[in-house]
Amino acid sequence: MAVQRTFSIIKPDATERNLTGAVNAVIEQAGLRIVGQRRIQMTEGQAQRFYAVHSERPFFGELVEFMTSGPVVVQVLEGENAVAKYREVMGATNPADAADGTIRKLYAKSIGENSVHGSDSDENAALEIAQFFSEADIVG
Ligand code: FUP
Repeated sequence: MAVQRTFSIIKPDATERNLTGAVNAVIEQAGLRIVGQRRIQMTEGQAQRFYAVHSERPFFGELVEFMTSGPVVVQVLEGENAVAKYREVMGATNPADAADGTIRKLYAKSIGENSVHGSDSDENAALEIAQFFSEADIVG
């Protein structure tokens, strides 16, 4: 399996509860390497662009409001099969459906405030990484 990169966000519900380190521990224990990381306050424009694919969904406004409600930690993760591996580590979108040991089962509050984002494809990983990182800020 090839070494891949994926994009991750530790969301405001997790930073608010001081869970950055706890989430990172699950990521690292799963064998993924955090090769880029920055804590930022997302602007409305950044959140709208990031979630543009959901712009017609009824929850879009709430989603943008939530993602800009506090600091987030944007990350680049690297490892074998990183995109699929991180989706597995995150667990299902709705924490009620997430498997034991996953980040969302451990920490998410609800389907909306679900602690983490992870890219769903190689193509989206590249686009999402490029929205928040320059190559110089990713050190593998
Ligand atoms: P995921 O890839 O697991 O993050 O899930 P989606 O891309 O389907 O959804 C992106 C974000 O939209 C979720 F993390 C939270 C939000 N969302 C809701 O608030 N309500 C929903 O019914 C579905 C998604």
